[in-house]
Amino acid sequence: MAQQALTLERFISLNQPTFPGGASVLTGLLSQIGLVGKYLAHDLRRAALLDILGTTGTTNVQGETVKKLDEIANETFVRLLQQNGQVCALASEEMEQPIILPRSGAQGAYMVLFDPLDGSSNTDVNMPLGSIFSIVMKQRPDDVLSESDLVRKGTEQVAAGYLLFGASTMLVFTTGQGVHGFTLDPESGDYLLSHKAITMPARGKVYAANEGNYQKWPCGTQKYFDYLKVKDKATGRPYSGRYSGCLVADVHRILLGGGIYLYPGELDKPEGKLRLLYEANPLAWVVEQAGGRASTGTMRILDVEAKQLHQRVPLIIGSMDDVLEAERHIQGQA
Ligand code: AFP
Repeated sequence: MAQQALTLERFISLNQPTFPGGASVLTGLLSQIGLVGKYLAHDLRRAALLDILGTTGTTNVQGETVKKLDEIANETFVRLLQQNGQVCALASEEMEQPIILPRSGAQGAYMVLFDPLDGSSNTDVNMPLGSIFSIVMKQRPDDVLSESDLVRKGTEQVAAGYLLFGASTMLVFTTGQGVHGFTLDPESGDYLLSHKAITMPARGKVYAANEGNYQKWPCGTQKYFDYLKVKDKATGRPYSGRYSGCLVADVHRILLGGGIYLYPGELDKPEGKLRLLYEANPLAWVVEQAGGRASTGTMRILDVEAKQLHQRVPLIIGSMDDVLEAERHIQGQA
């Protein structure tokens, strides 16, 4: 339900006085990310008319084919965040190395890690897409900053969230004081508060996963998916499958209505597919702040010791009771 027309900037000034560095800094950072969202929403709406669909013919550090829109999204994030004046370093799924900005001065205390375009398989078929961001603070002087300064535990984030490019464009974020959703008003160009203090049901009725991988999963994981399909009125089973190919879209559905998203570890890829620093950590914080849970199946995502910038991690995320049930099965206790 839309609240009174409270803009992102006004909401932050009223509700985020304790943000490290002050509310005005958070406003600056989130407004810039919101501006990235406006540019990308504009590009996505016209992509099929501008010959910016399809691939670039290159692969990224992940070994994945790079879509033209991946490149455009990454360039937009880099260009706009470099202008921000508060950012001293940037790391992206699409860039092997981080960008350490020339001396950004005292203001430049923030490091932004992002997945510029999540759900790239959806770009050419007009399906939902997202961007994910995680913000941490530098702990060393600018002139010694390096990749290792960006490789931090999820509990060290100071802000995190995502942009969702669906029927509307949304910005959802947390700074540790709840989770709040803003919808872009195409008329005014403002992000207006539409989902204040989002809280998740303890249990949902949907699950999101690529079940084409079923044969690759360990036995405990398979048993959980079998469990979801057994009829049981008390636990609302069988659950309905809802998988869009875009983590942000699937997690957003679950954030608002409950349920569970799983990209589990596989027998030959126990680390799974998703990246810890700019996919799992930011979404884990958002979901925890809404009363949910996010784990690897055996430990809390936000406690995972990060070792590499593009480190992968299994991700089980969603309603508290659903994730706990998945963990029981994955750990062989069910
Ligand atoms: P892409 O951005 O490469 O499409 O990956 C999207 C994603 O990271 C996440 O958004 C999806 O939930 C998941 O991967 C889809 O992966 P599968 O295609 O293996 O199901």
